[in-house]
Amino acid sequence: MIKNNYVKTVYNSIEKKYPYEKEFLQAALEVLETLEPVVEKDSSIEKLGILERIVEPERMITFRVSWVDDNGKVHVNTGYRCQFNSAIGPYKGGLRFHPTVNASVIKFLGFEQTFKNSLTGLPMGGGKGGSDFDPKGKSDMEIMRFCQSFMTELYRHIGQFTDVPAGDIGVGKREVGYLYGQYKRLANEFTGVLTGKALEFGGSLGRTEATGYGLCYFTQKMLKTLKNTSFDGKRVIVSGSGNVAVYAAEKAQQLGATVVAMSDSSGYIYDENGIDLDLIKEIKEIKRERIKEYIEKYPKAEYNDDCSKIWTVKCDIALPCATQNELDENGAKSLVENGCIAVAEGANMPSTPQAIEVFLNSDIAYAPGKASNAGGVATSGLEMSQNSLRLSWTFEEVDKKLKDIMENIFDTVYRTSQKYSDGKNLVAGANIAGFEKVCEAMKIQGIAY
Ligand code: NDP
Ligand code: 2IT
Repeated sequence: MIKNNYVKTVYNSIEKKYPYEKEFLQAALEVLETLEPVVEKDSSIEKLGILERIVEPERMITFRVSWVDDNGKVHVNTGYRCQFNSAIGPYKGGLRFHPTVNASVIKFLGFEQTFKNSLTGLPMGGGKGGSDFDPKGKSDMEIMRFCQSFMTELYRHIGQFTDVPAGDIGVGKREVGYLYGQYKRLANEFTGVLTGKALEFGGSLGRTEATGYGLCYFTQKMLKTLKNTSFDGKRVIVSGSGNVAVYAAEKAQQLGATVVAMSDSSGYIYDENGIDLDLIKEIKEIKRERIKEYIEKYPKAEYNDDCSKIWTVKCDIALPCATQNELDENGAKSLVENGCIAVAEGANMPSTPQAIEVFLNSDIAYAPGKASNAGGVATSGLEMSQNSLRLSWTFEEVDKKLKDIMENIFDTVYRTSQKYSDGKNLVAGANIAGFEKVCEAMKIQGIAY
């Protein structure tokens, strides 16, 4: 519930203007609610219209993407790039290819990205893009033709100093390769215009692992500070089995935990003895198959065909790493009842508002995605630095910088939550700390757009 009149007016105006953008409204409401104490302390925020400006993207680009399948049939999808906020740096954020993508999803992701990127301490504004194209079941050549068509429009809007896209759901190294090839051909330049590139043409060591590893570095610091414990000996569940989930599970295992459950959009697997991650990588990364295949090699493991039930598995630590609103109130209550001590988000906005309420009213240490999953984009920032310097750092150098950045984000978020609330509400801490830098930069740069 918003109490402050200014904040209420801003929220009501976007609710009226964009009634169908439910994901965007959800993300905006969560941030606006937590900014009330900041707005009350600093009257210039209202006078300068900072909140009105921060909830409206600087630019929203929508375009047609036509492509030809292997049978010669033409298909049409919609492409998006939301350039949300460039107060602290060029727009930066991933591209998502998934049938559920629409303007609301891309806007919520671009909005969240603005605060996340600010928290990394690196000079990156917020952006996001993608398409409702479904990569599942498509051949490599179909993926290539789609990426080329997508980039044929996108290339005029991006650039190493303007907007630097990367991967997200459905966009990994393969897609970034095809997108980069087409950009280079059209722009006739070899610059760091995309991140998440393969090592052969300017990618950074450690970027593939960064979001998942970073999530665990953040969680490790949170566990130590708030619970005086560690991953060692803990039971962990990780939703999803894509880029973020796999490397979150890998780092949790390296830190001594047993990962007992993972999922995809069809269902989840439970393996009491600890999940064999090499097999998951083979099924999901190489063969691009369903996670259900796992039980063919491990018949004692269990498969359940409702992925949302993964939260009923007893665990100490839960890492939601699949997609938005995958963890609802019932899921949150199951985690609390089963004695879970920490929830840290690898995905963007995986917990519904009702689930967050359950966590904040419990003893669970809860890390919001825009803080805990910032390691991916932070390492993208490190990839941009290496591209500009025309050199490559070692895996160890990148990993050390990532760990420092994630611990620094935890400290900033925790300190800010202590200043504005009871020190437990890391949602408020992340939103306020992310906002403060963007707000100051917007004030300094004047009002031109
Ligand atoms: P991937 O495409 O590699 O993997 C996505 C995983 O989530 C798959 O296991 C997929 O299952 C599952 N999934 C996707 N949509 C749904 C759905 N509607 N219901 C249930 N499961 C679903 O994506 P990433 O790992 O890169 O991204 C996962 C999350 O992390 C997203 O929220 C993304 O925004 C966020 N993120 C990603 C970063 C990155 O660097 N990649 C950085 C920060 C956040 P299936 O195989 O069945 O489709
Ligand atoms: O949500 C995210 O932070 C990402 N998908 C990564 C973005 C990036 O630019 O690396």
